[in-house]
Parts: sequence; C-alpha cells; structure tokens
Amino acid sequence: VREMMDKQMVMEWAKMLMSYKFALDEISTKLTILNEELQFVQHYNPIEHVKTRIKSPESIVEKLQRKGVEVSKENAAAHIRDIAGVRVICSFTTDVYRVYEMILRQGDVKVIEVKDYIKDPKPNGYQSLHMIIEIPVFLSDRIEHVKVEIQLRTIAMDFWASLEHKIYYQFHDDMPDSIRDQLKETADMIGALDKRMLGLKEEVQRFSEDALHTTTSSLAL
Ligand code: 0O2
Repeated sequence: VREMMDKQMVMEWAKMLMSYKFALDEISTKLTILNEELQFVQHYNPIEHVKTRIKSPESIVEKLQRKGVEVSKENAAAHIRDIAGVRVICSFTTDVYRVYEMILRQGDVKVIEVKDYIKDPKPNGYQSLHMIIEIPVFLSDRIEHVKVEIQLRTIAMDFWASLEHKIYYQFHDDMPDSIRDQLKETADMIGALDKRMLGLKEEVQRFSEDALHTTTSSLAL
C-alpha cells in the first residue's frame, strides 16, 4: 500500500488518521472518568479494561477494495466506520448496558447506529453490543466530526470472540462443520456462564445487604 502512495498522499492519510487517534483519546477519557466516578461514589467499577486501535492504512485500503470503492481518504472516511475502534470489556452483561446508557447520555456523542448482538447473537454465536458514534474533535483551525466503533462485551464474550477470530482466520469460509458447531455450542455456554455469574453476583450482594441490615438493626437496639 505504501508503494502505491506518494509522499503527499502519505502525509494526508497520516493527518486523517491523527483525527481518529484524537477521537479515541476523547472516548478513552470519557470512559475513564465514568469508571473512576462510579468507583469513588458507589465503590464499583463496571469496566474491566478498554482496548483501542486504529485500522492500519493497509486494512483500510483492503476494506475499500472489498467494498468496490475507489481508494481515497474521502472514501475511507465516508465508507469505513471502524477506522477508530474501542473495545470495552465489562464483568457482567448488566455492566455492558450500564456503560452503553452512560455513553448515550454524553451530550457531545451522536449515536449513528446500534447493533445488539447480545440480545440477538450472530448465527455463529458471536455476542457483543456494537455502537457507531460520532464525536467532535476540536483542532486548531476546524472541528472534525469523527466516527468511532465501540464494541461492548463481557470478559467471557471477549474470550470467545478472540479465539473464534483466530480460528476464523485459519479457515475463513471453509470452516469444517464440526468446528463451526462446537464454536456455536461454546458460545451458548458463554451465554449461560454470564447469566450464572450475574446470578452469583446478585446473591453475594443480597448477603452484604443482609449483613448491613443486621448491623444497623443491632446498633438501633
Ligand atoms: P477487526 O479485525 O476486529 O476490525 P462493517 O465492519 O461495518 O463493514 P458489519 O458486519 O456491519 O461490517 O459490522 P459488525 O457486524 O458491527 O462487525 C464489525 C466488527 O465486529 C468486526 O470487525 C469484528 O471486530 C467484530 N465481529 C463481528 N462479527 C464477529 C464474529 O463473528 N466473530 C468475531 N470474533 N468478531 C466479530 P472486523 O473488521 O471484521 O475485524
């Protein structure tokens, strides 16, 4: 790809990708603020960790060619919505939706599209909550509205998706049925595991609330 590009083009693409990097910085800061505020106020942090990535020029060009669109930075911005990607990993599904709601409430974030693969998993079993958002990036001479793809999922969903991604790259569309079936089975197990862990967390919470109640009642006596 770099051989295809002259010096001028490399500079222009680097400048474009810089805005995506700033958009990722903004989203990361927002998520850190929300997580730290909840930790401070409620002693609870819904986010386990956050990963960010910028698509390489090679992958952008490959995706444009796959879509049958002429390779240009204008087309990249118009046709590829995941140049900037954020993956938010939470402990429980309830946390995924909690973080999602908090992102929806951010005044400067415009939500372009939401795909809920937790409510409706993909046929292969893939689960995650996807959002395409747009955020303003304030540069020295202009404001750019930059799209970012946010993927929200639990640790268990992330574990499955990482392994499935590696297996998929080995076979592409020629995945043997037995492997495909086992991946779907393990995805169902991940769904059941997430439900069980949430139940366990709620049970632990009830124990702590009961203990607190007993302590306050005995203090009242
Ligand atoms: P990478 O390498 O992770 O970036 P679009 O990307 O918008 O053209 P689509 O189908 O509208 O395509 O997007 P969708 O369904 O929201 O999924 C986009 C991203 O979600 C993928 O990006 C993956 O990161 C993830 N994803 C979607 N389906 C699967 C799946 O079945 N398994 C796994 N492991 N991940 C999935 P990329 O660009 O494909 O890959």
